[in-house]
Amino acid sequence: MGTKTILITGANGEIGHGLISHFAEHDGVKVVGVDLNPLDDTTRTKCFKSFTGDILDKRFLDSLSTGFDFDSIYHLAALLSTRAERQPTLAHKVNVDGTLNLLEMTVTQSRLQGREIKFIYPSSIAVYGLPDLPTKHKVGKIKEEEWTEPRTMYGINKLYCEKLGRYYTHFYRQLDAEPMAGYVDFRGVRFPGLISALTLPTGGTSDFAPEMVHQAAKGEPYTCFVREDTTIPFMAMPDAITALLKLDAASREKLGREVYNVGSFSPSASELNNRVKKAFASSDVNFKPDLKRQAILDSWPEDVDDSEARKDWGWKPAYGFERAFEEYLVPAVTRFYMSK
Ligand code: AKB
Repeated sequence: MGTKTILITGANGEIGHGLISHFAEHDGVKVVGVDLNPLDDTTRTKCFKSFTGDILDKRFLDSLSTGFDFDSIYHLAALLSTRAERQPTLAHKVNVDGTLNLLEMTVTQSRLQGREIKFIYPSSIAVYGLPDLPTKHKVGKIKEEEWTEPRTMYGINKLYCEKLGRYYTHFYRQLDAEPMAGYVDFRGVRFPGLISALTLPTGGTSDFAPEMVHQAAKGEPYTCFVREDTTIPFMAMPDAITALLKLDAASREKLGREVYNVGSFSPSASELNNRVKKAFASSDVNFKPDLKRQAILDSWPEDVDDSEARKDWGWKPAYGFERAFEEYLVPAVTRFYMSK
C-alpha cells in the first residue's frame, strides 16, 4: 500500500500533538499539519508539510486542496466547551462554519481524485444534556441516542456537525440532477475528557482532571473547580489516538452509524485526587466548585455505553483508570517535568 497523505487541522492541539507523534513513528503516512498558530518546532518537524492558516479562510483551504491529494482528513480544530461559552459566536464560526468549509473541501478533494475521502471527526460527550443529577445517576452508561440535548454552544456545535457529516455522506445536494452523495465518508467518535501526559488542554470543562495531574507533577497546589463527587468519563490520550486510527481503518460496510461513543474509565474527582496523591505525595488539591462550570459537568453523563464501537470496529481501550496512571500518566508526566 502506497504512502497516505493525511490532513490534520488543529495540529497544535492536544489530539493533534498525539496523532502527529504517532504518524511520525510509523511509515507510510505523510502528515499535512494546519493550525491557526504556527506549529511548535517539535510538531512541525514531524509533519511532511505544515501551514499556518484559518479554517474560516476559504482561499487558504482552496490553496491547500490544490496542493495535495488527501486520503483522510482529521478535522480536530475547535473551541472547547468553556471557551465556547465565553465566546459563543466565535465558537459557532470556528466549530460549525469551519467544519462546513472542511466538508466542502472534502467534496472538492473527492471530485478531483474520483474517490470517497474519509473525514474523521472528534465529537464529544458534550452533545449529551442530562436534566439533573438523579437522571444522570439513573442513566449511568449513556447510549448514543439518549439525551442528546446539549446545554453548551460547544455541545450544540458538535451535535450539529455530526448531523452535517451524515448529510454530506448520504444526502448531499440530493435534488441535483446527479446527486453528489458518496464523496464524503464521515466518521466520528464522541470523546470523553482526555488526559495527556505531554500537553494540557485549554478551554475545556473536563480540564480539571489533566490540570490536577499536571499541577501535582509540578509540585504546585491546585484549586479544583468541581465538586468531589463529580463523575464523567475520561480517556488516556494514547487510547484517543487509537480510537481515531481504528475508526479510520474500519471498512465502511462494518459501520452501522456515523458517530460512536468511546469510553475508558469514569472516576469521581475525589477518586482522581486520591490516585494523584498516591502518585505524587506532595499533591495539594483543594475543591472550590465553580457553580456555573459545575452545572455543565452535571449535565454530562457519568459514563458511556461504547458497545456499538466495540461491535462494529473492534474498539477496546488499552488503559483503564489504574493502568492509565501506573503505566502512562505518572511515568510520562514525571519525565516531562523533569526534562524542563
Ligand atoms: C471539553 O471539556 O470541552 C472537552 C470535551 C469533554 O469535549 N474536553
